[in-house]
Amino acid sequence: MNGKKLKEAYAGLSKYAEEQGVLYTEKEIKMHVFGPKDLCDSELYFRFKQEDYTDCKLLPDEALSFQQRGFCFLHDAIDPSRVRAAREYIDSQYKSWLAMSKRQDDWRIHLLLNLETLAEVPIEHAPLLNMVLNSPKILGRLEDIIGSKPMSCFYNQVAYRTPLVNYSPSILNYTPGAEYHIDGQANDYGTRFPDPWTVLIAVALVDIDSLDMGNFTVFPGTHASRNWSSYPEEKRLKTLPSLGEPFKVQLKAGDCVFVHVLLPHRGGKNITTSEDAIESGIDYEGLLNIPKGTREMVIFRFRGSHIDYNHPNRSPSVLNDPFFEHRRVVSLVQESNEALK
Ligand SMILES: O=C(O)CCC(=O)C(=O)O
Ligand SMILES: [Fe+2]
Repeated sequence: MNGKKLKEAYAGLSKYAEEQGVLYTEKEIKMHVFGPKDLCDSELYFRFKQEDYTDCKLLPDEALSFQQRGFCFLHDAIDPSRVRAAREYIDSQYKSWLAMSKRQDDWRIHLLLNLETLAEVPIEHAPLLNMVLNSPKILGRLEDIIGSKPMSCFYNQVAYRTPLVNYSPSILNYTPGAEYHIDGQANDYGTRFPDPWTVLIAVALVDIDSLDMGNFTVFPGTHASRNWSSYPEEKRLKTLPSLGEPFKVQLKAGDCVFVHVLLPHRGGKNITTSEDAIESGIDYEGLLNIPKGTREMVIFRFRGSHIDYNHPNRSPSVLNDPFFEHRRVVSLVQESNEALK
């Protein structure tokens, strides 16, 4: 895409977001990257949309973890060939994205992507969405966590983190408890909070099983341990409270973590080296552009079909009750407690 075309594409995105009634900042628009369009390979997803899907439910311990800690893990969620196809796709786009985007390795994709029309409408970055749409384990749990079939993605993200080089030790020493965010916007553009989606899924494309690879980092339980209504103001004024010890998420390639919309989190610092990455067995064969040692993740943000995200009551409802959109998770926990009695 040349400069003029790119400018037009960004303007198109801004207009589309505005039409949908969504505050989307200029910085977010600039983080967006474009790619070739293709139909999703999503036969499984079309069946899932039509049927009662009972094969892959959210398990009781997963429901409990999501309720109490604000996240739950799913191991071996995605077929290795799908993970490989996603990495190859990203590798093939890598250089053009570097040229296109303001951020080196954090690229937004799929702004307000409608999942209802996937059968007919080719989309950008299809190999990335194909990972989750072809995972029965993810689809089943997604439905239980959202409480309805997923209807759209608010935005997705290729969340790569290239290893830091020549860093000074002081940048690694950031206060454990006070540096975090909850997804959304609180800035000069305005407030978008809580963000208009119901569950985030972060997928690992490579093993991220050490603690220094830029791990996705969360503060367990803090989605519900305080009322976050004043978060935007506290963020603007830089008066956010310390949340104590964070938890660095460790995943194997093809694993994922489901995360509550109000869970405070941050990215970690990737100080692994290309030697560490090769030694740990990450396969780079045939991948020409992705720097070795990069933390390779894709993050999805799903919306449910039964929720009106533009309704004025949506934000206060979620802020007053973090489980307002997770009734099914709450009942699954209750059912398993009853069964144990
Ligand atoms: O990449 C990560 O680990 C976190 C990214 C994140 O929190 C975000 O982009 O909102
Ligand atoms: Fe975030």
